[in-house]
Amino acid sequence: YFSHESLGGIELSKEEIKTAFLEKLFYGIGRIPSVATTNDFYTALALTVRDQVFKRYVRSLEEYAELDSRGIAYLSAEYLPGPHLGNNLLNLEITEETREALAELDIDLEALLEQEVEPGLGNGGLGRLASCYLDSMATLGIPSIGYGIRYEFGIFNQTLKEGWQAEVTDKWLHYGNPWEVVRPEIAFEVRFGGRTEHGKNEDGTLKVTWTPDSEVKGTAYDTPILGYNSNGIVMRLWKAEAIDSFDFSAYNMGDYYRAVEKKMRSENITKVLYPNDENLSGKELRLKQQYFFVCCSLQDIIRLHLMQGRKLNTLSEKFSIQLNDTHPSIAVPELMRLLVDEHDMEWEEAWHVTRHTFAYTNHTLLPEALEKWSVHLLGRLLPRHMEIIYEINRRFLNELREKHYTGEQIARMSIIDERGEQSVRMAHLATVGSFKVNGVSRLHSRLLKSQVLNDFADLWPSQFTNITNGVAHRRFLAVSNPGLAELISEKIGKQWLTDLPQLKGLEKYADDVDFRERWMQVKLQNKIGLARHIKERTGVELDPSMLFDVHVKRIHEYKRQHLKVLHILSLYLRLKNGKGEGISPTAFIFGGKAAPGYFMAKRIIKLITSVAELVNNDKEVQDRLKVVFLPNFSVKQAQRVYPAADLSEQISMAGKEASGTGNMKFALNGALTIGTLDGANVEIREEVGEENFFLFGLNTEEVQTKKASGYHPYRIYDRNEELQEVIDFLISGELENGNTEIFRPVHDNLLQQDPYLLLEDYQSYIEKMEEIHEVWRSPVKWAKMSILNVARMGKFSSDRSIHEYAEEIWKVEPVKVQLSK
Ligand code: 26Q
Repeated sequence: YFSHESLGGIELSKEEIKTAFLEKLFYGIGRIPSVATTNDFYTALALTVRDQVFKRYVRSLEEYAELDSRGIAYLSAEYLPGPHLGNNLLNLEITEETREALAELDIDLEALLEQEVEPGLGNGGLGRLASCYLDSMATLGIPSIGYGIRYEFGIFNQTLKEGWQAEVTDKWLHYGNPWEVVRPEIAFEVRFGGRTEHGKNEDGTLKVTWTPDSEVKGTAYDTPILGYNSNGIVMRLWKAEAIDSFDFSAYNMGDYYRAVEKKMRSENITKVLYPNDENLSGKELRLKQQYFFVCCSLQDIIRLHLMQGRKLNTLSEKFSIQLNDTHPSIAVPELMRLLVDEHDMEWEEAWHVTRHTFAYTNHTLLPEALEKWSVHLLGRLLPRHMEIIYEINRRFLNELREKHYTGEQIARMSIIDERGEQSVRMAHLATVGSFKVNGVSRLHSRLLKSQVLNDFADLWPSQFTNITNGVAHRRFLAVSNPGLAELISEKIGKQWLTDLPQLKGLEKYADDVDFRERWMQVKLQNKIGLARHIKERTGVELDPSMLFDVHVKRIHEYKRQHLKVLHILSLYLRLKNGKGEGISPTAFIFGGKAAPGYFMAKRIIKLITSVAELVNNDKEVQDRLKVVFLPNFSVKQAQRVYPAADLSEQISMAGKEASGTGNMKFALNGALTIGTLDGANVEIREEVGEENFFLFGLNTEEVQTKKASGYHPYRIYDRNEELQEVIDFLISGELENGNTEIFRPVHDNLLQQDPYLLLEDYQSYIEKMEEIHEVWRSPVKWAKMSILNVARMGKFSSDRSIHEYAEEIWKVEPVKVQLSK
C-alpha cells in the first residue's frame, strides 16, 4: 500500500536520547534525577519523544501544502488513541536506544510506559477504530485531519464495589498532556438557539439570517499522530470556551459573576463524554457537543480550502469528509447553511457540493442505537438547521414522488419520522447527504442494504459499499506483544510492519517443532505477565498453565457475556457433581464497562463477580476453574490482555455485532476464536480456515426465522436438564449467600423473552467448548492452529481498510513522504 520507501529510522543515538532526556528533566520539569518521581521521568521522556514527533510533523504540513493534493477530514465524536509513548517510540524506531539510554540512568522504560494515562475519549469499538484509522492514514501518507472533541473527562474509570460497577471520574489531564499543543489562533465561534428571519438581499434573492441566543468558542488542540516511518498527521480536538467578550464585559460585580457563569456554561459543552454506546440518550448537551465539533471542523476545513486560493464550489474536489457514524451528521445541514446563508451559494449548487463531499460509515443495525433527535429539541437548539433539514427532505421526497413511490414507502424513507413525536432520523439524513455509505464488515454491509437502509440501497445501489474494519497491527502486535513480534521478524523479516499479509510466511513454521515451542513459550511468558497484573489488581491467582479464556468488550446483552457465565456454571456444577472429566483447567477472564444507566449490563457484571467469588473460594474446584473480572478495561489493559489470551470469545447473537475489532486483535496475537457467524467473525473464519475456528450457534437467517416463528425459551429450558440446573442456580441463593432476588431479573429475562437467544445457542456453545478443551489437551495441535491463525490474519490491518477507503471512497493517492531527518 505504500508509495514511499521505508527510509529507515531517524538515527537518534542512545547518547543523544540520554542527553535530551536529562535536559528535559532539568529545564522542562525543574528536577534532577535524584529527586525525580516516576511521573517526572515519564514526562521528561514524553517531552524528549515529542520533540522528534513535532520535527516530523512540521515537515508533513509543508509537504502536504506543497503538493496541494486531495485531503480527508475524518469526523468522529470519539477517539481512543491509547498510550502514545510506546507507539511513538516504535514509529520513530528508537525503542531499544531509549531503553538502553534509560537503563544507564537506572531507569526502567517499562515503568515509564506504565505511568502514562491514556486519553479515554471514546466508548469502545467505534472510538478505537477511529484511532486505528488515523494511525494508518499517517502511515500510508494520506493528507488528513482527524477532527473530534477534547472532552475534559473521558470515559469513566471503572472500579468494583462489592462486585458492582462503580464509576469514577477520569481526570486524564490532571498531570498535563505532553502530546498535544494548543492553537489559540485556530478558534471558531459556534452559535445556538434563537430564531431565523427570512428577508431579501438587495438583488431580490432570499436571505436568511439567524440570530442565536448564545455563542461559544471552540479552540483547537492538536495531537500529532505519527504513523510508522512517516511524518504524521494531526488529530485536532476542539475545546469549548466562552467567547472573549464575555470575560471582559464586566465592570461591576453583578456582571462579573454573570460573566463567570456564562464562561462555565460554555465550557460545559466539552466537559464530559457520554458513556453510552449503542444507545441514544436524547440529551440536549449531547446534541450540542455534536454540533459544536462539527461547526468548528467545517469552518476549519473551509478556512484551509480558501487559504489555498480555491473557490467553495470546488470543495468536493479537494476534500472528502468521512462521517464516523451519524454522530457528526448534523454536518450535512451545517455545510448547506455555510454555503447558502454565509457564502451566498444557490441551493442546487450547494447541495451538489455537499452531496459530493460527505461519506457516511454506519456502525450499527440495532434499532435502539439508530440516532434520532426530536424535531422540537433540534428546532429549539438549531432553528436554522431544522429549516434546512425540512427543505432537504421536501426536495428528496419530491424526487420519490416523481418516481411514483407509494405513500407508505415515502413515510418509511422520510428524514422525518412522523410516528409519535416527530423526530429526525440521522441515518437517513446522512445517507441522503452523502455520496457513499459503507458498513464495517461484509455481513453488516449486506444487512444494511437488505434491512436498515434497504429502500435507499434500492434507490441508489452504487452508493452502498463495504469496508471491513481493520486494526493498527503495529500497536496491537509490535508494541504490545514484543516477544511474538521478535519471533515473527526473526523468521520472515520486518516487512510485516507495513505489509501485514507477509505474515503468510509463517505458515510453513507450523510444522516446525522448535518454532512451535518458542511460539508457545512467548504465549506462556505473556500469560505470566498478565497473571501477575491480575494478582495485583484483583488478588486472584491464576496458574499460567491454565487455558486463558477471555471475554473483553463493552458489556451488552447482545454480546452475551451471560452466555459465558452459563457455561462457567455448567462446568462448576459438573465438577461439584463429580462429572468433570473432560474439563481442562481454565481461567475465565472478563473485562468491560457497562453504560452507567444500563440496568441489565450492570447486573451482568455483578453476576460475573459473584460467580468469581463462589468458584475461586470453593476448595473442591480449586486448580480447575478460576474466574476474574479485570476492572477498567481500556486500550492500555487491552494491550496486556490480547497477547496473553488462548481463547477469544466472540459470541454475540448473529446479526447484531456490526464487525467487532477485538476479534481481530486476539487472533493476531495467536488466540483461537470461539464465535458465531457475526460481524467480521465470518471473514476471520474464512481467512484462517474453518478447521482453525470454533464455530457455534445460529446464523443470522436462522435467528430471524426462529424469531419470526415464535421463540419460546422456556421450552428449551424444559427439555435440557443441565440447562435447567444452571438457570435455576441463578435464583437458588447459592450465589449471593441466600439472596434469591439479585439475579432474578436475569433469570426471568432469559426464561420469558431471551431476546438474544442464549438458551437457543446454549447447547451448541457447550458442545463446542468441550471440543476446545479436547484440542487444548493436545498442545501440538493447539500451537499449529495458533500459528496458522496469525499467519492468515494479513487482511485485518487497518492499513488495508484505509487503502480501500482511499481507493473506493475518497479517490485519494497516498503522498510520497520524505522523512525529515
Ligand atoms: C450516540 C448518541 C448519544 C450518545 C452516545 C451515542 C453512541 C456513542 C458511541 C452510540 C454508539 C457508540 C459506539 C458504538 C460502537 O462502538 N460501535 C461498534 O463499532 C465498531 C467499529 O466499527 C464495531 O466493530 C462494533 O461491532 C460496533 O458495535
